[in-house]
Amino acid sequence: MADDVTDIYREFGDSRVPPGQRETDRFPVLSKGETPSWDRETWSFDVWGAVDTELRLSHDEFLDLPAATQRQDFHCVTGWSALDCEFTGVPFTTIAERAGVRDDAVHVLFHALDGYTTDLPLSDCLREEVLFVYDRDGEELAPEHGGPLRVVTPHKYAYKGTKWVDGVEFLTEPKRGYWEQRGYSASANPWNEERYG
Ligand SMILES: Nc1nc2c(c(=O)[nH]1)N[C@H]1C(S)=C(S)[C@@H](COP(=O)(O)O)O[C@H]1N2
Ligand SMILES: [Mo]
Repeated sequence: MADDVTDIYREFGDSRVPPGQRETDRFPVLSKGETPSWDRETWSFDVWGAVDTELRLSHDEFLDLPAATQRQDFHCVTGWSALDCEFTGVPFTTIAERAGVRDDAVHVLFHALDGYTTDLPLSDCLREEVLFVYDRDGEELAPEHGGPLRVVTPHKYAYKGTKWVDGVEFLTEPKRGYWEQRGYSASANPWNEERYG
């Protein structure tokens, strides 16, 4: 059974579909380039930076972590929102606990196979609905949507959700990600229409 977290919007605004967004039945693909290839044997998920214990997990080890399934909404900064997506994956908080986040960590940079990065304050990551997802609507996450592993951030525009994620860096000061360096908002709250930085 999926945990329904589609009511998180109440924390930020009055409408489930944020202002300036249009609901879509499809799930469009938005990537800065080609879908990167990966190899199950050599792929690893790495955690480093301001942590007590750096982590390196193989694909099998990652799939062995306790998983959560949630029903979430997905808001792309270009104006579409896909409602009621069912995602299965590992909560960010589980990874943070295993690594032991140091007191001086304030910010997080996600790394990906295509060279994409995105940043968020640590407090925006330590929420139950921030997941490392490998399964959508009961099926293995499609490569173009970020398989084998992607981040979802239903409280933020979806560019904060790194597809093909393979690394998490805990930072002692903020650093800008790929789109954040190119004019998109660092905070990206859809209910305040924080689209541009
Ligand atoms: N690694 C990586 N992650 C990414 C992107 C990307 O180009 N590369 N695009 C972002 C943007 S702008 C959006 S809207 C969502 C789109 O996810 P989707 O293609 O599954 O709809 O992924 C985000 N994550
Ligand atoms: Mo986007």
